[in-house]
Amino acid sequence: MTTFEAYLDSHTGTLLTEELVVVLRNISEATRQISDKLRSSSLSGLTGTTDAINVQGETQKPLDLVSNEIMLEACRTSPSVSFAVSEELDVEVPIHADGKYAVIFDPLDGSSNLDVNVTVGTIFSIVEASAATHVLKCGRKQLVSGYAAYGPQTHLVLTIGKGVQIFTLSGQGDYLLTTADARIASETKEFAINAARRPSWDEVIVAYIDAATDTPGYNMRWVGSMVADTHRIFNRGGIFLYPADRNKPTSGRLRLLYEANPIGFLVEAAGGAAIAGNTPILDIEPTSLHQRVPVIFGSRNEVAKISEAYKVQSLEAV
Ligand code: P6P
Repeated sequence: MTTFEAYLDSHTGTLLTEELVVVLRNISEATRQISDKLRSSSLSGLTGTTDAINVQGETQKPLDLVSNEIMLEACRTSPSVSFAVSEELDVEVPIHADGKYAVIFDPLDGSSNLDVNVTVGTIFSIVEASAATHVLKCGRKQLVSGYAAYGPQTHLVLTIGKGVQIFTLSGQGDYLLTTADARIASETKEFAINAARRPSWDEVIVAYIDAATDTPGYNMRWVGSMVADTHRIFNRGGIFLYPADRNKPTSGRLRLLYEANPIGFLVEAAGGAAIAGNTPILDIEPTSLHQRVPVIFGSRNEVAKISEAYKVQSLEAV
């Protein structure tokens, strides 16, 4: 089976520079270390919460901090990394003055699920950035994006701009290619949404969810861990919705730079669609490191139903 390293080597000099290959090797090693930390966290006391609150206003868990440090170390050991941007840190971290790539990451997404042993993940995105002002780039300008899903298996899902590859971590610590050129099914009857937030939905989302629940065959799944829900969609199709508040059409819970953009880049590379209301997520010009956006992505034909409904809504509003 093709190893992660062999896959990178086969694209060095074409889709990947040698420097980017070093960054990706170090990120993959970081995910191996995070996976190890998670597997035995109840034995090592890395459970519960700390007294710290991050820039998101969330109480940090010990593994949030450990995972963040492991990802920062991966950046430090990569000479071409200029800045690191983390969900856990207020501002970008200068890494190497002559670096040319910014690594943007959520070190442990879904960590509120850790103590109940549910799949969580590391999400990452790489853009060209030789200055801090270059970090805020729209999602279409990502060079690479990916995530590690720490579940019954540890999977590394990666796009280098062409196709999506899924690697499985072996017992010997090798990432082996188990799905080449993953595609997201264009049709689905499975939606993922936090139904408890129905009062905040706008009429497009209410109408879509009501139609789905009234149609025989539709089902709902909601893990509460974006990487887990995303991974299910990559494997059997589906649509994920974390929509805006009805009174604030550009609001959202999920962050653009290290959740919506990297996932959106992967989803489009696998033939799916990713929108924030009636705008493709990857077209949004970022204005701040931690800005939040509405997120709807997955099976292309199902996402199209919603983007069409928003188009009709905006025409009727004229
Ligand atoms: P809710 C986890 O905190 C996260 O950022 C995503 O991983 C997940 O999809 C979402 O929030 C869960 O949100 O409203 O269900 O707690």
